[in-house]
Amino acid sequence: MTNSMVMNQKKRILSGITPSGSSLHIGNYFGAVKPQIELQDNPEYQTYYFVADLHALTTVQDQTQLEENIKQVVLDYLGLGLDPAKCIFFRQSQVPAHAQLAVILGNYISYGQMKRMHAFKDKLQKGVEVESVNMGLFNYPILMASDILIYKPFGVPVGEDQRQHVELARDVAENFNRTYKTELLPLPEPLISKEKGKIVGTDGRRKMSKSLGNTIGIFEDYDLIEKQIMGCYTDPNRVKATDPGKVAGNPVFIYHDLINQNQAEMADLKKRYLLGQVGDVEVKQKLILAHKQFFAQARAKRQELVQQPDQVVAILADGAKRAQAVASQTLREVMEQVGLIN
Ligand code: AQP
Repeated sequence: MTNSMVMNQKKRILSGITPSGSSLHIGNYFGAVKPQIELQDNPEYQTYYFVADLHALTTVQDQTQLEENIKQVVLDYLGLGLDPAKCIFFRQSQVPAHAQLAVILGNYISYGQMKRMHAFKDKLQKGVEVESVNMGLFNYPILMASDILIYKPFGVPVGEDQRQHVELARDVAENFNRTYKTELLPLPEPLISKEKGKIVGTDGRRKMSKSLGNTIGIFEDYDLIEKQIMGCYTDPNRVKATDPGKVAGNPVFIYHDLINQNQAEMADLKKRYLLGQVGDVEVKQKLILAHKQFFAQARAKRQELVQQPDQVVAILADGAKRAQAVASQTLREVMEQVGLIN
């Protein structure tokens, strides 16, 4: 297949999720997963979504834990509405061309650029010695560039924290194309929501992240989700329920805006909060109820899928086969271009 043939096909969309924790949180969902799933219904696009299990090895180095994380994230995505009849869903490690292309692409990016990547810099800021950062983590953006470029996608729907990595993929593609005077690797667009690309955590300060423990889950037991919501930061200047409160930027209301389908209830809560006529507890209890309603269908669907492990394995095997067909084609073109196939 030539580049011109790719132009005549549907535009491709590509994104991945790292199974570095047990389950998705609402930050992942509203920042990335929801827009990804919506794109599967757009007839302009062919969507490719994968579980980035190779990336998870940078932090998860326990076999049972990794297997469990992968299973959970696959079920989460399918429960939330990813439809394997509409998109190609697979595991990264089952498409070996990703790793093969990464070995080649590492030659088209400098050490200086890699040192500026935030996944690496964050580790150093957390006090980890530079000498002990594992090379999987340091090289993560190169593998991610390969994950992306191998499908020659038009766009990559992700949260704001992944912008830098998509930009690195563009730099790799540009350097490669310039070196060989080709347009073989199209530059992908980061597709990031302005309003929802960075959902704040329950601490009210930092991005909602598994590793920061400031998340609200989707599929966990309701005891835990209730605890997460009840422990959520609100307006620190409000001491009593009768003090007028702040709604703008208040995480509990940010979550209400995302989850609560009852507009009248929300308007009433906001009005009373501003006037000091409602306590945090009531606002949070209403958020718990809204969460239950919003995710009820996804939780039920996921529960069904837990009973059908063979079907889930078949979905991923089929996805890997279809992804490999595209990925191995790009790998071959790149190998030809650099002189590895004569
Ligand atoms: N708080 C967030 N707001 C909006 N989008 C978010 N994403 C993550 N957190 C937020 C987006 O979700 C997708 C999948 O994320 P991931 O788990 O593969 O990567 P992540 O950014 O590492 O997620 P976490 O929870 O922040 O994990 P840790 O703590 O392990 O680093 C990505 O598109 C991401 O942008």
